[in-house]
Amino acid sequence: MSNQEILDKLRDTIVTQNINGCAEAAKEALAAGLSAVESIENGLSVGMKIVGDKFEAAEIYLPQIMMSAKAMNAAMEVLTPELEKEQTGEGVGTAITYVQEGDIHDIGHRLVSTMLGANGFKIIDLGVDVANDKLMEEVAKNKGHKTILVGSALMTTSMLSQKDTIEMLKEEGLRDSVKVMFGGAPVSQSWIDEIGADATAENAADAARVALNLMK
Ligand code: HCB
Repeated sequence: MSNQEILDKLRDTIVTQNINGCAEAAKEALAAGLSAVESIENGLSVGMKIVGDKFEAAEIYLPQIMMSAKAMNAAMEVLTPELEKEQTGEGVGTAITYVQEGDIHDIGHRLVSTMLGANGFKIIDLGVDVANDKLMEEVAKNKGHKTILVGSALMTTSMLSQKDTIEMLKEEGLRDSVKVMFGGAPVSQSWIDEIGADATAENAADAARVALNLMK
């Protein structure tokens, strides 16, 4: 099977909610020499995008999305140890990673956290549905250290509270002590410019590159 066929298989097992098949396809990808990052970005994530589009078009419903998410998780169990092995840097700074309040979408967040960890960041993972107060507390604790706030939002509603995050950082006198990178499907560069964050990134590999640059 060619590499493209394996990537297509990863995509299709997500779309058809084939949990065991997805984990198997991840093993096949690694055995064929595909990297974990490539398998995620060019296989699994393509499938999740199709699932999202089908949901929007009312062709599928929540239970199917949940099964696709389970398939993604099954493949990630196979791929995560490889991502960690691909570790490159060390001691570049601390990344406080989280999903914005009201939002429980954590697949992308976990991928980004893993990639940053693999690139030498110390990870403080606050998980999902994180209130801005909690973020302020964590940033204050890390004041004086090289720190980046890495927030995900998958819904337009939760994305709006990223603006409050920036405002609160300013009010608390913490804005200059932390870099801020926001991401997730609805987040655009124009949103980042509008709210005064530092950067966004397309995917987990890009997030690691951008975060490393911001730490320089
Ligand atoms: Co969910 N959902 N969902 N969902 N969901 C979305 C996000 C919609 C866009 C689907 C749609 O309508 N087209 C939509 C949001 C619409 C909107 O606001 N514009 C939506 C909705 C509406 C909902 C519910 C409200 C549905 C309901 O209950 N009626 C509900 C919300 C629950 C809540 O959060 N309060 C809900 C629930 C679910 C689940 C539970 C079924 C499941 C989540 C499972 C989980 O995460 N554990 C789910 C899923 C899977 C999705 C879709 C299909 C896929 C998201 C995903 O995992 N993508 C999504 C459709 C879509 O996004 N197109 C749909 C794959 C990952 C790898 O990509 O974009 O998350 P990613 O992350 C990338 C990238 O953005 C970047 O790197 C990552 C890795 O490449 N990145 C960063 C991410 N964070 C970053 C941070 C940085 O600093 C930098 C880069």
